[in-house]
Amino acid sequence: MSTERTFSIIKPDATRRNLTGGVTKMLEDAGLRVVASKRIHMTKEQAEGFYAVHAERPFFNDLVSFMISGPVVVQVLEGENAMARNREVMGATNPANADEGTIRKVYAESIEANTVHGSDSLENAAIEIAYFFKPEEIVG
Ligand code: IDP
Ligand code: MG
Repeated sequence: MSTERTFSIIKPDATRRNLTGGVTKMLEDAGLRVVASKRIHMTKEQAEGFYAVHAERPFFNDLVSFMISGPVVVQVLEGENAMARNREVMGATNPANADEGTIRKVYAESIEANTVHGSDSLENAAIEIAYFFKPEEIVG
């Protein structure tokens, strides 16, 4: 077991429905601690850069449009095995396949508007955290 940090985004479908608190409560109940948080409205360039790994996927343009359709809340989460723990509480990408009690099962609207982002590796977590936060903005 080790204390890790991972990166999370509460997506526009959730901020639009006033679910910042509801989602954050599920993260906290899963044992994750919010050690940095800010509400931002991403630019197109920011969203394209963040999702560059998906640039060749057919849904890329729609995904970028969705991610800039409203405010998001970017967060750094800390805890034991935080990366895997967060992926667990998020649930499957497609809410139709998400387990009971997961954030996406409870809140997601569709495979695209699926309420949360979470880093998929510790390496990507470090890259994604640095994309949105300065070290002094993270207070553990
Ligand atoms: P993840 O968020 O569960 O890690 P990824 O495969 O990394 O899933 O996809 C990134 C995001 O792209 C998803 O969270 C979702 O918003 C969107 N997405 C993934 N697959 C599809 C799809 O088939 N159609 C539309 N949007 C998708
Ligand atoms: Mg992913």
